[in-house]
Amino acid sequence: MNVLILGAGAMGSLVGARLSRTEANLILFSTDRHHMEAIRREGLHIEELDGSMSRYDLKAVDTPGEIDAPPDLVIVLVKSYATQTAVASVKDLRHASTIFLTLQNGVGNWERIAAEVGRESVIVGSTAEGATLVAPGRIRHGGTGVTHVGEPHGPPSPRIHAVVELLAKGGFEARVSSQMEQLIWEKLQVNVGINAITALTGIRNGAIAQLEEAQALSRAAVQESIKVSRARGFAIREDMVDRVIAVARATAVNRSSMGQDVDRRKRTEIDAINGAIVRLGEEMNIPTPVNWTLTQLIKILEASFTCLQ
Ligand code: KPL
Repeated sequence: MNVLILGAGAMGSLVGARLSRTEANLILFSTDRHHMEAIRREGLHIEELDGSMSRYDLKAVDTPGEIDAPPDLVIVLVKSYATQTAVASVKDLRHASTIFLTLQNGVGNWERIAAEVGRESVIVGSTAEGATLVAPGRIRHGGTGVTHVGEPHGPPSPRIHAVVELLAKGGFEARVSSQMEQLIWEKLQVNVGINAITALTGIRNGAIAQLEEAQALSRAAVQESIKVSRARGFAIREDMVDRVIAVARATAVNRSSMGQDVDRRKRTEIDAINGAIVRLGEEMNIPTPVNWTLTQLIKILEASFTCLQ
């Protein structure tokens, strides 16, 4: 099976490395030329959870023209705002039964992919794994958790079982789900409660659980988000606030993906996370002052990277 990792940042590189241990014929693709070049030169180095190091020799490309095999499975891990452009850049390489699996953060991603390649080509996943890009060619596995895969709506088809089997062979705790929309909205609560706060304060995920003030802010953001998500029809459990704190503990050494973005002075996924809650809250007349404040602060930070002295 030809597998293309579309968006081989920290998480994409982790998934690619693990799948390269299976029978899959794997290609990593990222426009981060330094990271791709380092992998080509010296392999991908992973700081594993137990502190050991591992090295993977992987095919890594930084332009779509270098992808020489039509992919059977495209695992989409680009930033949510880059989804459509990234998918458009590789869609001509696909064949009639190529599957696009999104494992991205935030809401609205599978719909963006479907806009390019059609609904029937898209399947959806959600992962609690965490990874940090430490330097070009080097990542840290920052935490482990279940990866669910399913159809955007309805019961799992045989292709879902095949993809889950492949992920499991690669070493992931992978499960088939018939409730992917629900799981994506549950993962959204995790990102709402961890990403912006860690990005704004420079802390790693574990400090959300450790520091009273960070935990209180996280809980307040998630409580608002649960109200909005319920109003949208998702049965989010009340103990979700505790589960977010549990994920922060389980990925304690990880710097959240948004934290890594601001560390690199890059645009973040705020619009698909806290910003999405604010937008939906406005539509349904549900106040979201905590998420609004977090969103504004991240936007100010993003602006400072590009247009302020
Ligand atoms: O999804 C994540 C992210 O950083 O975006 C978590 C699960 C919070 C891991 O860091």
